[in-house]
Amino acid sequence: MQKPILILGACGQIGTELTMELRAKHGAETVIASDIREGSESLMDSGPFELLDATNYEAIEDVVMHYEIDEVYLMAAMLSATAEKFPMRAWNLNMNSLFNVLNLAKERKIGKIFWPSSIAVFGPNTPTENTPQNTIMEPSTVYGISKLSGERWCEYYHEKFGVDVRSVRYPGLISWKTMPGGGTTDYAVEIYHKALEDGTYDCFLKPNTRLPMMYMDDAIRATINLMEVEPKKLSIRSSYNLGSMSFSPSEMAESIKQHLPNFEVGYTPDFRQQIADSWPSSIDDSVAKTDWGWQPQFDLDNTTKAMLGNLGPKKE
Ligand code: AKB
Repeated sequence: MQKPILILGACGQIGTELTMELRAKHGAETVIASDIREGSESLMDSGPFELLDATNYEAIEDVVMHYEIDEVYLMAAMLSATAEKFPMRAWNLNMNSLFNVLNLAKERKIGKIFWPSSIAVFGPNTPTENTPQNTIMEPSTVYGISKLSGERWCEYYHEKFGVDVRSVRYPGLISWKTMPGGGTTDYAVEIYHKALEDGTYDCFLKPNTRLPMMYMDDAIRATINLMEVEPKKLSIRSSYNLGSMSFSPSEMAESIKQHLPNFEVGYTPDFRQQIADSWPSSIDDSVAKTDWGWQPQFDLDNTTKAMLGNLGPKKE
């Protein structure tokens, strides 16, 4: 029997779909959604919800005790583009929320943690193609610095205090249910909305900027699979590289044009170009494949079909 789960940051892009999937799997009452604000109607109506600030230790502890929570998924974070504008707010949110859950686990008030890291842990000196699990990591963004620090703390809490914390380095995530907010890879979601609404899109990255990306169904499957694996199979307690597909804005535009031939894309790179240029183009996720059997299912064409099919006009 699954013990109660708490999702912090349940109303965001990943949190919304993760909550719905875990509720479908374990029953609505087992999965407590929480966020600093209310989310979509379908999320709010589908099971228990608590208004909760992930930086407030006592408030999280109260909810953990009340529901006898065993697993926490910490999905609250400030992403790369917004974090460049508010460095201290990003550092405080991204680090304090992590310490809160790590300390709850250290005190044995919760049993298991999922915490997302990102391809942003890599930097301009990292090999960009097929970036290995262990390599040069010198992130040049506020967000990347917070994620790399977080990874080191996760491994430290595991080694020193036996905390069962698990993590993946998400690439850019593409989904249709909830918009992303404040990331450098957000163009890969906006482009589908604009293609359908206006037939044109002005991209904030250059046409040939290749980045690792993933369809949300794969990301949710990876997250839940990792949390279900026997602890002894996990050789990485910082964060696993997680790969699926890599493409550039112009390749994505071509994939959309297969379905919407009149779609037009312009390019006006802004400050996010520099962030994207510091990240890998593709990821070597062989350690995740060996340790816990990770296998992606969606490529760019499947993703485009799924996005346009779900966002587009519904056929009778
Ligand atoms: C971002 O663009 O900041 C995120 C990420 C890659 O972690 N989507």
